Amino acid sequence: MSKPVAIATWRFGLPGVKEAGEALGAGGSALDAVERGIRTAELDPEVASVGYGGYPNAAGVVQTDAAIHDGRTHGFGAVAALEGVRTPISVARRVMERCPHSMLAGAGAREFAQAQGFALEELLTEGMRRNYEEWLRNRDLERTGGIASHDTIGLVALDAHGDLCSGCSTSGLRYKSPGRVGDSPLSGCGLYCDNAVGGAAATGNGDDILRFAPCALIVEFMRSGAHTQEACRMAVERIMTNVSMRGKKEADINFIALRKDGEVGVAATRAEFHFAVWTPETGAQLHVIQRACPEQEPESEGALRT
Ligand code: SD4
Repeated sequence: MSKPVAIATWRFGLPGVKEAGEALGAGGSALDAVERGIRTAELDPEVASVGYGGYPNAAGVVQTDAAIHDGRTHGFGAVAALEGVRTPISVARRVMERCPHSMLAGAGAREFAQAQGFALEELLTEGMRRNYEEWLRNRDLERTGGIASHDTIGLVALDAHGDLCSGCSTSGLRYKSPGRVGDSPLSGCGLYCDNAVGGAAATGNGDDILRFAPCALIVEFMRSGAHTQEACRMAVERIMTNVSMRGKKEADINFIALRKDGEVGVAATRAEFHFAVWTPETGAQLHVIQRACPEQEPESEGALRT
């Protein structure tokens, strides 16, 4: 028997890990816990970057990416540029369980979702429509926050049977090009999971993240003996070294990870990165980590603090 644990990205991951924790505490599987936790963020219209109420693309359409990685079987399901479904993570799970393929995109993903009984709805809320129209009038990325406004819920869980699962869901970069797909639905990039070792998930600028398959790297670093924290930091460094080489000094790259023994790790290029952890002893708690990237701030070493 293992001690169950769940970890999620951002402040809005707190209700997600709480929900996941309830599933885990009742003896549920990591797979169910990840789906339940992520749905909490997807269904919350106040979470402006995931599922219902998420940011639209440059054409005013909410297109979502989501994926789930089942450590038990190395099963994987994903949807990309999916329109009109409030809970993309559940469609991703259906892809994993009921589709001969691993990923469906665009109209095909929507048709699959509809055939599986998911309701098709407008995901753009009135508030988001007003923001989008203002952006259209100004077309000034700096003034409106531009593509810097984005966040993904990534959630990794370990259940009492010792099984692991990783998942993530996002509406991607705000006002992105129609059809743009980020790291979140790509195995190894936005998430990865291997029952023998652990799982990881990413959030940040997917156009940088997906070039490095960092979540697979994190799991492989852990397989080679690295602690979760160290594995996450090494993945940030691997990307930043290369991003810097391209003349770009800054990047937005943040990881969470969970090892098979329950150890959690986090590393971020942000000055402060919030994440949430649930354990049976502590319940759901919010934590913050400081920037772990020497290229961006030499003095600070990544350190967990609550
Ligand atoms: C993407 N990685 O689509 C996502 C967005 C995100 O924090 O996580 N933002 O690029």
